[in-house]
Amino acid sequence: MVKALDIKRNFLGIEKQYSAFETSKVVVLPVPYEHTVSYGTGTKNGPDAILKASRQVEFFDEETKREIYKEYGIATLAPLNFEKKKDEAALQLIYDTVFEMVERQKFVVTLGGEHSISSSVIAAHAKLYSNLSVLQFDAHSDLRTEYLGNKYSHASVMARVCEFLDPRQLVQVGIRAQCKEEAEFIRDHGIHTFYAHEIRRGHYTKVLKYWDDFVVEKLSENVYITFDIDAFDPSIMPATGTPEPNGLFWYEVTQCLRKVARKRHIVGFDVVELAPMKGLHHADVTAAKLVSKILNYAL
Ligand SMILES: [Mn+2]
Repeated sequence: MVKALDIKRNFLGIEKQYSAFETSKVVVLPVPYEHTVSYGTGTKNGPDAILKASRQVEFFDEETKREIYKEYGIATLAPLNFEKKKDEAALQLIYDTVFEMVERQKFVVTLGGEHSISSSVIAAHAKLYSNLSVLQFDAHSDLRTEYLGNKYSHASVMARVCEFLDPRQLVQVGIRAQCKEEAEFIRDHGIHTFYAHEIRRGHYTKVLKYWDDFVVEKLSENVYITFDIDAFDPSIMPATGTPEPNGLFWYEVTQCLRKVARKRHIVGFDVVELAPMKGLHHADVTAAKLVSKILNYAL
């Protein structure tokens, strides 16, 4: 039997009736893995900060007018324990855990932790869902073959994903920092990258059509979302290891997510790279509310 965290520790602070593992459709998996971050640290504290802040998020969603935890049940699992596991061994543990949950028909929400964890989570979903595309919100394209000598670096996560997923199934949004080789990889392999500067200058805006409509068009029926919190502008999301100016804002992100959910089938998602800062609550709440919003749109 899989044990779920109780009301004092689980996502949203949900009573047992709606947060038991067996009866819940949604499973929140905290993955406090941090091994390769390259600048600011603290992503290992991300999952706990999101869970704590989630208790400030209302049960009722003001936009969809629902209380989804009552409709579906949301169970939160104990954080994965990596002890001495890193790189391949850590990624295997994540893969096995997520695969088991998806196989049991759960909708899995993974909380990072550094972005490298997402390759395992995406691999598990790709194994069980056909015709899967990946929608990546991120400041960085994360397509370096390796970074600082480690191919399992958070800066290489999407390069790992492209080893098992057709790169044309990858749609990136908010990108504004990359190296020359990454730009060439995108061009040569047909990745759909929506750069922040192009979104900003109205590059995609046509009559009655916005940039996010083009994002939706590039996605296949089943969509997995990997959300690196540094996709947000540092002014609303300073609590992350590698912030970049000219980021996305709350309304742009939620508008895009809403459209994706309406036109496609979201099969799971992760929110990664939150590195909580002492005394700075708004960043944690923003991440927690993002999780709640995506769930409301997706289910
Ligand atoms: Mn990333």
